[in-house]
Amino acid sequence: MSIKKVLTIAGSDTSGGAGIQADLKTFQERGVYGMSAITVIVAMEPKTLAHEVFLVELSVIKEQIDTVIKGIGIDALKTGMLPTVEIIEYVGSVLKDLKNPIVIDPVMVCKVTSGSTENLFPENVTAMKKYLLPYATVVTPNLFEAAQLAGIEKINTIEEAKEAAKKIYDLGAKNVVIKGRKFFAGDKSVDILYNGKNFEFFESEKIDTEWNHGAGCTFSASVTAEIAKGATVSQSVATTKKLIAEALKQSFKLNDYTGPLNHKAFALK
Ligand code: PXL
Repeated sequence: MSIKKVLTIAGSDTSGGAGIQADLKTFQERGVYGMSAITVIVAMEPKTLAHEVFLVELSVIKEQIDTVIKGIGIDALKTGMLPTVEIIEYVGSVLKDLKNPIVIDPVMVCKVTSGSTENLFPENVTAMKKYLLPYATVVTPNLFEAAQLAGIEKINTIEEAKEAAKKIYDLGAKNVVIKGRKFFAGDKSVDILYNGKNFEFFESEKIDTEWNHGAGCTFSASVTAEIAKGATVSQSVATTKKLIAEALKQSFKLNDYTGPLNHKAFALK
């Protein structure tokens, strides 16, 4: 049988909800064949919950990427947590030569590992802008990441998000999806797509769950899978928006501090 092949270049989230684990689960549920290149391993100290981030050596990252891209071939690719400027620059050099659709999830904050919304790697923002965004078919920042990429302090409204999307588009990304999620006023969860000409708005009901770990990774993985199967960017975001809402409805608690959205919900529709 023929099946579309996708690669994620991202970090391993030991707790299983985000990172490579979210990506592979999502790829499976969306009917594409997932492969991975692991950039970093994230663990948590069980009692204090302090995050522990173990970098994978650049040479090992290169071997993994070569295994997949040179050895097998892909239909689409996504990136997730890229922990150092050196790794971002290397991944950028790989993207530069690719003809396939590229989804960049500009991961900057990891709530479960930092316990806050501080930027874990501020120097990486400049590197992402320079080395990754010019090759992005789609970039999928949340509001915090969008503000960082656009160089503005904070995004509070849809109007401000539109301004940020224009700035991020100017950095080279062909499509910018800003995940407003539940954070704008009003009773809908709203994500915004800008393709350099038009804005499109994708709405779902606001689902208020504490157990939303991995939502960002899962979102970008789903968009990657849909694009690999031949959907347009707009169709891919529309499908993903629906599926994320369902996955949030079916989210669950793992322990007192983390719970993922339910990737299984992605198989439903
Ligand atoms: O959700 C962002 C994220 C991305 N990648 C890895 C993570 C996390 C958050 O936990 O662990 C590996």
